Amino acid sequence: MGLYLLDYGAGNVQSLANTLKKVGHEFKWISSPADFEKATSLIFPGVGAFETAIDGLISRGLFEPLRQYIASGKPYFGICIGMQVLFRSSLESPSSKGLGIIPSDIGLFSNADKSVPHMGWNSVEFLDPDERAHEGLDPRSSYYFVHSFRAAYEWENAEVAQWAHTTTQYGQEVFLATVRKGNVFACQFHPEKSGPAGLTVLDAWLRQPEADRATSPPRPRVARPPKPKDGFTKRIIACMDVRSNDDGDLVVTKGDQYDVRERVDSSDTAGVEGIQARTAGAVRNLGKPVALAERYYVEGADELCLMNITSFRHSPLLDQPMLAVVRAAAETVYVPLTIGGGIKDTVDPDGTPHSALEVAGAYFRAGADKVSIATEAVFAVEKMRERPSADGVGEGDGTSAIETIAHAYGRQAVVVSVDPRRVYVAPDYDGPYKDELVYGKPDGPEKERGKAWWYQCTVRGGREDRPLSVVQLVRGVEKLGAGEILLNSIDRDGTGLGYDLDLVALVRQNIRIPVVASSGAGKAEHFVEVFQKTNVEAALAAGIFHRREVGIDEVKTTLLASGINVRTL
Ligand code: 1PR
Repeated sequence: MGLYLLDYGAGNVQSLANTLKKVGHEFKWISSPADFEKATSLIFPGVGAFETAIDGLISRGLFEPLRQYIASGKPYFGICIGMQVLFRSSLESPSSKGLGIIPSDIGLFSNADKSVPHMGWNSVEFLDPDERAHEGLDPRSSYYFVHSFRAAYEWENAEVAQWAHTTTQYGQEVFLATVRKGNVFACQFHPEKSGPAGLTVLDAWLRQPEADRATSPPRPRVARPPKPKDGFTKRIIACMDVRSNDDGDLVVTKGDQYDVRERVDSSDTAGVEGIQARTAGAVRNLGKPVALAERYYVEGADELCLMNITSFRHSPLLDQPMLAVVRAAAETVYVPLTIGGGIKDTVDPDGTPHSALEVAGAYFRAGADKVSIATEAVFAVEKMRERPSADGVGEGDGTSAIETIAHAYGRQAVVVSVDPRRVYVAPDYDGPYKDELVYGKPDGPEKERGKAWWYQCTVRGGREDRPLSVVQLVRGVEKLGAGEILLNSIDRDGTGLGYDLDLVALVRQNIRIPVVASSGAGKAEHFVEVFQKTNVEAALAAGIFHRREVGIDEVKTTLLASGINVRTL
């Protein structure tokens, strides 16, 4: 008897388990259809793609028992796909049938006026003014959403409107953020990833007596047109580059233009030998990854990135030190975690092969919400360009890491991390990529005046240049199924000079998926500048946060003072 969690074998369900432990609730996993009989409350943390969820439920014999469980009137809490599965179908996979409990269908966000997926923190609007019906939600809080498909708020359709509990606006669209009727409560956002506000929602539901959970408070339903309220916020992300130092300890390090070793005193270095000596310094150590991740969570980071910049070639997949880091970080961090580095086909030292999909799956099960792919993304786009297409971008063949992971877990789980470098040319340059040239402004930095440049892709942490421009790369990966771009700049990394606004604007203009600006933040005003001058969804920094030069709270206060909406604690 008691609380059960339903896992159909995909995505990050560990985070919900960690969250429930944190708020002090015991639970068991549904491991067979018979467990539905024992469950007196059920949470379904659906993560990933609609088709994968439905197929996973059917293949485990859980689909019909789930329908019967809900029909029996016992309390049900659905999260994300756990909410969408209540509907008849989803445009994400029209051939997969949902439970059909809510007589409507899940549609796709339009990207005409905004980036899709809807990825980030947004507010909810209450349809019922009675606070007792709020289920632990707070109109002043922000909650973490990550989805391309949504249930539109059909307020004129009485049968659907009676399910509507709260709505959220993204761009011009208003969709159902939560539904509530009888024994069912479900939310489109991820409470387990929504920091303290999300923990409150889970806790409030679980603290109700089971009988109350099974009946929504009696009240007149007010189906009314939505009030315009765009609560979408810009995200601030802290990034940790993790590698083993020369003693074999895992540390957070930070490079200057990707060089992570200490500079050796120039007095005993000179000429060519000087360069060799400089790179021979110790790996910079800025702290322990799990402790730093926890610090950034507490300080209000909206999301965290952990980049594995050592390949750990000698570890079998399941012994990867980064998996242990992710597992431990996910126990104390209740905002989204992105893991990058080494997401590719690998072979264990004993010869056991693992596909990139399996590698990603191991990270998701450990508690990661997104994986970030850099080197393999460049190779995938080079390969797709060998298969010409009318849009000039090329065609994928379904085998790349981006395609396979996006198919199984949804595109919102796949980030492509880009490591471009400027290639300076004369302003009258007439060679390859001339249509993508950026020109130095007369009032810009002296080194850029009168010059032009394009942005070249690199692989293996900037160590190898490739014959591919950043525009070709981002357009290619968007078509392959990436859900977000993490845009670094080797020229700006660690310099504190501010984001490369030309690069950020160029990428933002060429794609419709969210873009995270990265590299070069030196002060809070740089965040204001990147949000005001480009239309990116998020900005990331590393060095200034690690060295405590600028706090996340200072960044957010400065943004709010400039009229830029951010999540506050
Ligand atoms: O190629 O798929 O295995 O992924 C490797 C990942 O590791 C890539 O995302 C790549 O960016 C990253 N990486 C590899 N080598 C380095 C290095 O520094 N030597 N780090 C590296 C990239 C850039 C950002 C940094 C921002 C902000 N570091 O991670 O956080 O530039 O820094 P700042 O605010 O201090 O300026 P694969």
